[in-house]
Amino acid sequence: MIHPPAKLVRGMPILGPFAENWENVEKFQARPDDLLICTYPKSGTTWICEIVDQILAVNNAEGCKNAAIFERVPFLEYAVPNMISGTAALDQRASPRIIKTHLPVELLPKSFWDNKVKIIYVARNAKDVAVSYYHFYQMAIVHPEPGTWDEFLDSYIEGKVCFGPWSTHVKGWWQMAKKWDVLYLFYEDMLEDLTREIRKVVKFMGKDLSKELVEKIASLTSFKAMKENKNSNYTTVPSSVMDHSISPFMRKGVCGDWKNQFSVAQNEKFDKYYQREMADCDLSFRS
Ligand code: PPS
Repeated sequence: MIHPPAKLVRGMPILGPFAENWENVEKFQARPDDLLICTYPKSGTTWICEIVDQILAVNNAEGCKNAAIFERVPFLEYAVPNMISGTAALDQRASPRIIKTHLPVELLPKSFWDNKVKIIYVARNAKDVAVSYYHFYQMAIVHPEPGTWDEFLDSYIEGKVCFGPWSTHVKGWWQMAKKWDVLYLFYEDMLEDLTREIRKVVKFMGKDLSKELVEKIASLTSFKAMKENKNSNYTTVPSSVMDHSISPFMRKGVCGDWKNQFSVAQNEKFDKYYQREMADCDLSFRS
């Protein structure tokens, strides 16, 4: 299935094959001891999943190196032909489960709210997300056709890429964090001081880990360590889903790569859009 078109689910563009499983996403049964990891795509999802799983694994004999990250932390809305869907994988999984989603606040299944599930949100600056997403659209070929970079950037600005507008996503979850049990983290803060951010996650999860263990987790979840680990770098995914010869999943892992991709005109256009979109919000990003 190469670059199937996106479909709309309650007004939000989503990968075509994912839309086919939407009924199961809507009726998904969350459990009170689930931990939900929520992000806009390309914002550090895999990184935070690995960190949370490492924290849980302290008391878990299975360890983290025995299975790929997408098996340890199933992706709720994932659905691709001939592969187990996220909802089916999660139904089979013992508690406590860690669940990944890219859904905006409005589309999160009701049972997460009913069961008062704790949520970790990670946000990343809009320009680096756009660049990372463009490369990902090309290699993860179950995404729609990305077009040229200029065309992709226009779609991103217009909120036509999968999972809709970046701004609605980060703002929606930011407002939710003011009234729900949401730990709101930033990718750039994780790059700046990973042990500090891991300590926030440990505390949020109600755990108590030694300084040495936190440092060990930081070392196991560095960009280099994760890029080299087949269980976190997505190289075990069939090439019919992700083609790493087009772009690796673990690509650069830095802040500011947008400067290598945006033209001056694109940057000016983007800044205007950004100011318009974010004027009503007290969120601030470093890019
Ligand atoms: S996805 O497909 O939406 O789940 O992708 P996601 O995991 O959110 O984002 C992938 C980007 O995160 C970078 N990444 C990291 N950066 C720094 N340190 C670590 N440990 C790390 N792990 C993943 C990854 O390289 C992608 O960013 P880009 O800019 O493309 O390199």
